[in-house]
Amino acid sequence: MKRHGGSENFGKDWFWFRYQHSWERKQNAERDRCLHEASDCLELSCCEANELGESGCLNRILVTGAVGQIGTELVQALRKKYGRENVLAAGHTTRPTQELRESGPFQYLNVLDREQLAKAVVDGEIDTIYHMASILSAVGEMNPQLCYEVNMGGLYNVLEVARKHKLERLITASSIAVFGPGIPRDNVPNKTILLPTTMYGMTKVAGELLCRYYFAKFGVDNRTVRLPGIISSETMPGGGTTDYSVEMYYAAVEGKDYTCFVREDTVLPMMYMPDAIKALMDLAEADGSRLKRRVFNVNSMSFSAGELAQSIRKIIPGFTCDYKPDYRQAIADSWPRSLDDSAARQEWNWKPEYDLRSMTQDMIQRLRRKLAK
Ligand code: AKB
Repeated sequence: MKRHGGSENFGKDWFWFRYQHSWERKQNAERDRCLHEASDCLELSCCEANELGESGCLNRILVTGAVGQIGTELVQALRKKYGRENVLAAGHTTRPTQELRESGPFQYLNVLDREQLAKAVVDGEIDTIYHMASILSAVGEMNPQLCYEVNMGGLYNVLEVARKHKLERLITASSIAVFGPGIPRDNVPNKTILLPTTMYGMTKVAGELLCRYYFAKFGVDNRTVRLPGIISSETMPGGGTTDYSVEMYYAAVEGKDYTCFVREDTVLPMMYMPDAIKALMDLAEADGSRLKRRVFNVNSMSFSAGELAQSIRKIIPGFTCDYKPDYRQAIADSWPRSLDDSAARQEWNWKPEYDLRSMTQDMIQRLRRKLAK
């Protein structure tokens, strides 16, 4: 499906008629329902039995933050599925690797520049955005102003572009950082009090609400996963509280000791990258008529920093780790230990594949190959 014109003129008018018609229908249906449920237009029930319905075509994809930890691997997975030329990778400050550049189109793009973003969407005939550009929690606490600007400004621009250009779908990454202290930390439900204490967490809560508003008000079909700490071997995470988990593997494979910046007994929810990619892509393609909400907890595994070191030692027995908590300890202590992700399991069949043992085996194998090069 060509979205913004394209070379073939045949059927163009018919296409636009049909497209406009279905768009108006979507908006009217949503508006009617909101009027009907005027007392609580933004509540989740507003999206229940979502007759906005069937998944459209996700054919031309833009990934923001494509040079980041998740973006790098997401782009490759999307290219494998939808074709190299159909996935435009966009990064801002970090140089893309040769592999990323050679695997398909790449563009330098600042998500804070809405015109540039809109142009990329129109020129690339984009129908779907995976918005991964974000400042993470630890850097966010060092520079809260930058965190606010990038996370709120970037998301607002993406939502506006999605609205104006009537995109088929928008996928965004939220975080366990939306939760704050004062709630039970185990098996935290999808819907609960969200009172984070970090700027990063606040931008993610506000972002979730903004996304919900754009869905209810304008019919922008956006879907969000609350990701835990992500562990991966390809690209280092940049400035998160959960980064110690990745750093620990690198140190162990390089034969170094590691000083962990959270206490040994700190337990956080984590996920291996292949499961995170699966979550994002599965939610993008999920049947809209089954979704009762826009934002989903996804849970995979939880372990303490000490248990992670222990699992590494089963393969690299000489690995040593000591613990010197810094300002990131308070952030970690404000987050859940595990999440209730039953909504994701019921509404789009979410099911992770990796546990700590299988992740450690795979990580060490991959890092050994990578670092030997
Ligand atoms: C971070 O540590 O900031 C991220 C996150 C959990 O969102 N990895």
